[in-house]
Amino acid sequence: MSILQELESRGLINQITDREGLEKQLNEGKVTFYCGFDPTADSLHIGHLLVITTMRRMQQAGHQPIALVGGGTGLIGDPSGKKSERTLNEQHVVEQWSDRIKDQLSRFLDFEAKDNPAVIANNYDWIGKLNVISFLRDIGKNFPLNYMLAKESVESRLEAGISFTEFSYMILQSYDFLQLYQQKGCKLQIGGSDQWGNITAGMELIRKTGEEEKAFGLTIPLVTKSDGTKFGKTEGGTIWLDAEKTTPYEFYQFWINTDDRDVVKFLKYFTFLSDEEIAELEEKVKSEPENRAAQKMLAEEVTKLVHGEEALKQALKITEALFSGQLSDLTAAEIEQGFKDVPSFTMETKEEIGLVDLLVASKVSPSKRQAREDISNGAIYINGERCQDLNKAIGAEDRIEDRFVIIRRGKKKYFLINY
Ligand code: 545
Repeated sequence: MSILQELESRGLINQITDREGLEKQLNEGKVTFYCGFDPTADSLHIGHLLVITTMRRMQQAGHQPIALVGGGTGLIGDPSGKKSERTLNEQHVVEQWSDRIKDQLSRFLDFEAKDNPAVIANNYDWIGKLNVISFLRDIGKNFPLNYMLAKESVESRLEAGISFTEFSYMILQSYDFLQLYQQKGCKLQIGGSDQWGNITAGMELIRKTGEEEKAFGLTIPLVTKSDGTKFGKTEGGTIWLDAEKTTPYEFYQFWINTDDRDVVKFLKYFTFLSDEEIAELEEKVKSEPENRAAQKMLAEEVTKLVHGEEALKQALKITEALFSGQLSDLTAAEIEQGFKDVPSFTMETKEEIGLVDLLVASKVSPSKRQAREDISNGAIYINGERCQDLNKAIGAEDRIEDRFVIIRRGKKKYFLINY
């Protein structure tokens, strides 16, 4: 199967220019391709993951990826897919974010590959050097105003308003494509469907510059969910790729919660499992949906890809501990990950405190009377162990790594006591 056929079979192609021509190039040998990422935040999130796994797939098929960090374009702001003007970020902030995005991207690509090592580029290196005369004379001349006005990213903003700054963005992205084409022989740009207009503008610039071999563009689809809600957001907010912003455990939980109707599509999109392996899991979604084998595999594969083997192990350990209620083996770091969203209460001192008083103070139980009833009924668990002793005092020996006591009330209501 050719790489384009593979991408097609996984549902990864939204739009493509000259499919036959590109297929031919890709089959003849190594094609250098690129995708750009503007540092508009300090981390990538899972909305960016699909194009990253697509880059990885194409590298595995022998092609050479350039991950472009938009240190220059990030100072301007792409209007594509944006309903209103962006606020400009300060240059030192964009620089700092560029470094972080670069580090994140690097984890997904192979820089040691012999024939097709990944390359990182930053468009500040050439955009930062442009002066206004050459920008307007040499590049701007190739962009008819009506062509620019007809682009979706501009057209859709004419009413609400768009500054000359954002209006000009497509020229810069086009100039990047030309630069990479001329400097690195880059023939293909890929991106999400929101990037189609910018990608085709770049191809047009390359054509007008009189380059002999033509350039190609390919976009991947926007990830949608069958329940109509936005992919990548939960009540807790955005699912980031940075482990400090979204812990590997939370990340794992996000994927585990995938709807049966979406799970096969996501396995094709985000994992490197074979067609056969995915077909087997698809069978299981139908025959034994309660086991959630497909969701488990999806969560494991993607967590491993993004956070690594060790972080996956931890996520699985926390998941298992929370499921079984057996919490005593968890480390403080694992508790922090697993109980991030649980109500918590911070103790002022490390002095011993009676369990009844603690339950009331931390609002686990609404009153002393209720607290006593909860304890006698066997509804209260300390670090996973049921406690029915009304005179129990909570002290040093109950603290995990001297920092946490986990209280559970009933089947699964957890509370975290911090020291
Ligand atoms: C800049 C210069 C180029 C080529 C491309 C660009 C960036 C492009 C853009 N892309 C998006 C983006 O998001 C922020 C990422 C980091 C926080 O705005 N003009 O920079 C997204 N992109 C990946 C996919 C995308 C797109 O990075 O293309 O569709 C999301 O899936 O929105 O020469």
